[in-house]
Amino acid sequence: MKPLIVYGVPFSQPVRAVLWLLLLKRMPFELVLTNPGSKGDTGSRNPAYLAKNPSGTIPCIEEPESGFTLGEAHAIMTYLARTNGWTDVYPDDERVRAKIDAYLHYHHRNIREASIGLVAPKIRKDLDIPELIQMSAKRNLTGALNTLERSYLADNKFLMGDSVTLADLAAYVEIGQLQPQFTNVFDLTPFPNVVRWLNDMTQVEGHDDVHVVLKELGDISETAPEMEAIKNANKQALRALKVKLATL
Ligand SMILES: N[C@@H](CCC(=O)N[C@@H](CS)C(=O)NCC(=O)O)C(=O)O
Repeated sequence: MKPLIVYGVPFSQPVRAVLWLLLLKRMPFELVLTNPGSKGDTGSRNPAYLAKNPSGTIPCIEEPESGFTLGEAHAIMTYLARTNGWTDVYPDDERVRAKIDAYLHYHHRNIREASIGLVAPKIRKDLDIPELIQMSAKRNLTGALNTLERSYLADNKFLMGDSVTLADLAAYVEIGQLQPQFTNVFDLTPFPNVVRWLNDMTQVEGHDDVHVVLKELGDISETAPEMEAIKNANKQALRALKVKLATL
């Protein structure tokens, strides 16, 4: 059976969430490098790609046998969990599932703002994100981190309780990237429960494999990296993923 195809680059946060889930569940996949925002042959705004994912964003998956395609990281993750019976990360208790879904919806205009306000302005200079949008994103992120700190993680080891779910993977790829060992662009020390949770998440199978790209890129707090450095980090990460996939 041919492996599932994932379109994207390891630097993309939502792509990392999907790849992490696949590694955690030891499901083989092929990562087809797809450049976000590009109209070129391997770009996410190319007509051939838009036919697979009309929103023109990465990630997108394709099932090689049926040709079924699906975009949106959270839709992909819940689809894979449902169809493969991964009830450890997406329990089949409808109420627990609904709580996970609620976090996944909440995530988009809140925790996801980490990328819009702090990382994209350094990495995607072509987007020329206005200062006002960056400020508003940082404000939303701070509010959301407070919500995690005082509510989700106040009494729980992970967002939904004692074990890792899809919500944790989705949240970590955004918040985790900010840590000193990665981009180092935001001080997380005012959120001790979040910091404790981040440390626990580093122990989850697949963490190191999907974060090679950030290790490669290193601290970007002072100097924004050149496009060449980002491309190289993605390539290194792809190589590391191939080595990992050979062990599955
Ligand atoms: N809501 C989407 C967001 C995906 C997204 O924003 N992907 C970015 C890369 S991190 C992208 O493809 N940007 C290219 C573009 O918008 O043209 C998801 O969770 O999958």
